[in-house]
Formats: sequence, C-alpha cells, structure tokens
Amino acid sequence: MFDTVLIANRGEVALRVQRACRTLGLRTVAVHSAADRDAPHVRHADIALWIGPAAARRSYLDQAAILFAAEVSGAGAIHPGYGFLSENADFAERVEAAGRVFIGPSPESIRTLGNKIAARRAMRDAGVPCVPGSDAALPDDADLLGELADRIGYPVILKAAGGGGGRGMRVVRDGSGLADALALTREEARQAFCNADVYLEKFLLHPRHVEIQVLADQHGQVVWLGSRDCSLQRRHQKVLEEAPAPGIAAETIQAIGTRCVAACRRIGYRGVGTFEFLVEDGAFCFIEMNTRLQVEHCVTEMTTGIDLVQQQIRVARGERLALAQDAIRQRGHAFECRINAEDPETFAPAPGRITGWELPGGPGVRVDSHAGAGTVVSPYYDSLIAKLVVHGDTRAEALARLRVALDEMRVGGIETNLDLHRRIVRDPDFEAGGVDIHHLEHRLAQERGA
Ligand code: MV4
Repeated sequence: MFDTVLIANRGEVALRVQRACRTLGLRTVAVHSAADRDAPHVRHADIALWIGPAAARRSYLDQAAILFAAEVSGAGAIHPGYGFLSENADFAERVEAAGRVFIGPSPESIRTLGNKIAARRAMRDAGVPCVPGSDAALPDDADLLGELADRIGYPVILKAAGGGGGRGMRVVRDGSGLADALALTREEARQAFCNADVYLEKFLLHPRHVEIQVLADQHGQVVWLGSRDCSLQRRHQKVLEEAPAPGIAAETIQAIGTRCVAACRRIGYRGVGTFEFLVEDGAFCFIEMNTRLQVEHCVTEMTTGIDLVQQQIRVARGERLALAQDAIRQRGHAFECRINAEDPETFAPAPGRITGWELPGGPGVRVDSHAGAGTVVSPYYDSLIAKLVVHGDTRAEALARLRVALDEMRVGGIETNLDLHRRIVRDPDFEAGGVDIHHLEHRLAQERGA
C-alpha cells in the first residue's frame, strides 16, 4: 500500500490533509501554484512541486500536471481535498488508471451521485426519504409536464441533473410559466454541465439544511457520524455550521442515519460522504449527496472525537473500519465560523496582505487556517482564511465560548466577515436554534433597512 500522499489542493484543507498524513507517518507531496510557494503545507511537505501559475485552471485543476507530479514524486495516493478535482469522476478514473489510489469514493460512485436524477433514484430505492418530485428526466411535451407538476403541486423547482449546490435551479410558481422555465433551465444546463436533463421537485418554502455524515470502508462496513445544521448561508455560501442539528429528536436523526448507512451499503459506497436533507415540519427530504470531505467536517470531528481525514486515508488504504456504530456518539455541541476575506458591506472577496493576526484559544477552541501575519490572500481562490471551531458540553456552553473567541480574534490589513459572525452569535433567533435557510438573508435585509 501507499506510503506517500500527494495533496492536490491548497489553503486550509491542504494543511489539514498534511497534518493527517503526518499523524499516520505518511510522506507528503505538495503541488502548488505560483501564488502558494510560501504556504505552510508546502513548507511542511517532504516534496514540493510547482505545477503552474496562480489561475486554478492551469494549476489545481490541471489533471495532467498533477498526475505527472505524482509520477515523478512516487506518490502512491492523491488526496483531492474539497473543491477543485474532488468530485471529478474522470480525474479519479485517471488516478486509478495510473496505478495510484484516489482518496475518495470509486469513480462510478462519484459519477452516479453527481447526476442528481440518478442519486435521487438510488436513494429512493434504498428507502431514503426524498422531496416529492419526478423520478426521471423531464419530457418536453407540455401536457405530460403539466400533469407531472400538477400531481406534485406548486410551487415546484426545476433542477439540472448535472447541477447541485444551488447551480442550475429555477422556481416555478404556477403552470403558466412551466414550459418556458423548463426550456431556459435546460439550455443553461446544456451550457454549464453538458447535460440537458432537468428534473422537478416540490419547492419547500421554509426548510432547514441538515446533513448526515457517513464513513464507509472497502469491505461493506458503514457508519454514520451524526448530523450537522448548515442553514445559515448567503447565496448558497455557508457561513456558520453546527453539530448536531438542534431541536431534532434523537430517534428521528437515528432513523435517518440508519437509512443513509443502508443506502451506502447498497451502492457499495466507500470513503466519507454527506447526505444533504431539507427538513421542514420535522420531515427529512433527501436532496443530494456530496462525495468529498466537506469544509464543515470539523464540527463532526469535535462532537464525535473522530479524525475524519485520518479515517478517509485509512479506508483508502484498504483497512477495515475500527469504529463500531454503537460506540459512536455525538457528545456536546460544536460550531464552525467560516472567516472570509471579504467586504462587510458588499460581501465581495477582499484579497490583500494580512498584517495583524491574533487567534483565540482556551478549552474547546480550534482554529484551522493556513494564514497568518504576512500571508497574502490571493484574488485567484476562494476567500476562506480560517475556520473557527468551538466545542462545549451543551449548545449554550459552545455558543458562550464562540462569542468570547470571536471577540478575541483580530485580523488586520484586510477586511473580513468577523463582525458578521459577532452579530450572528448575538441574534436571539439563532441563539434559540433551528433557523431556516432564509434566516440570514432576511436578517441582512432587515439590517440594511434599519
Ligand atoms: C430546494 C429548496 C427548496 N425545495 N429544493 C439550494 C442548494 C441545493 N443544494 C438545493 N437548494 C435548494 N433546494 C426544494 N425541493 C431550496 C434550496 C435552497 C437552499 C438549500 C439549502 C441551503 C440553502 C438554500 C438556499 C436557497 C435555496
């Protein structure tokens, strides 16, 4: 099995993967663009290889450059992190064809679950509850289409099979706009995803976004690792996440988690995965599955005590899961704030040189970051500079610690969303727990009006 891992990513997740590899005694290869020469994971790696200029297309998305770097460095495995090539089935296939291990699910799993129609069908067949909707790609025939939507009930939402994460969607309020909306969505889908298939779901008005984390080995053993609530978002960008999802009965979560595990067994899933649900009036509705490590995996780590990246590498190595489901518990509560370099008014990325950097600490406080005083935040990549993660025995304790930590943290030289987080953690509705996916945008609109 492999003893060297190539980290095909940058920023905080590259450092996170670097640490997990070191903990397991593995050698590491960092591949970096011209913008990331001085990144900490590059410094800590055994081998660092320059793969191209700052633009991601010519570095972190350049499959040939990364495969060549693996060859010359003798890396037996590639960890894709999140974003970039992490959910690219063709890349996973090329890694395997080169005789290396892709640290993630099989290319077939990535491909199937990347097609949202196929994913829905697989989950429905496995007994995972889905949003009421169509079971196949929509026909263009207006009568058939109208019948389908009438049966589901308005409002409905059209979604591209190749979309996900909020891309390629359109809400339709009544039958009069349906055919035109389908034509538009189809054309956008063809352009954006090279797949013109579109499906239909009932549009839920006030759902929460709740996720279930799973972990599967290559021998058919699968566990679920509790829930996360990611409802606090703006324009499909998550801002603050927590675990477990507050105010949901343990038996309800347990029943859903068990279904997710059964679904993974059925499709022969391996690695870490996330089932995304919309939860409205206590009902869980599957929407999509993410086949990668997620940014917010840390709140699951803090509540379960399990190092998800280490587990990801172990199962990729062919090890059997050493975790039994009945020994896994979510203890206490955790929050994660995504600290971004961004304009507090416009939310536009605000790159630049960080001149001041003071981190919080104390019991239950964790900061995952590649940044520090002197770090230049590049305009070429996403604006995440740190994840502030806080754990406590109860939600109230974790929230109290989070308030203190946010007040302690200082970033100088660039603008950040630290102040936004300080306002969120003092919002009475957020403090009560269980706000829906529209809450943050409603609050921001209120603030602008006030
Ligand atoms: C929905 C929905 C309401 N009803 N599907 C947006 C991201 C993608 N993962 C799915 N999304 C949604 N799908 C149905 N049937 C509302 C959203 C949605 C949303 C979902 C999760 C988190 C934030 C969101 C913000 C706006 C819309």
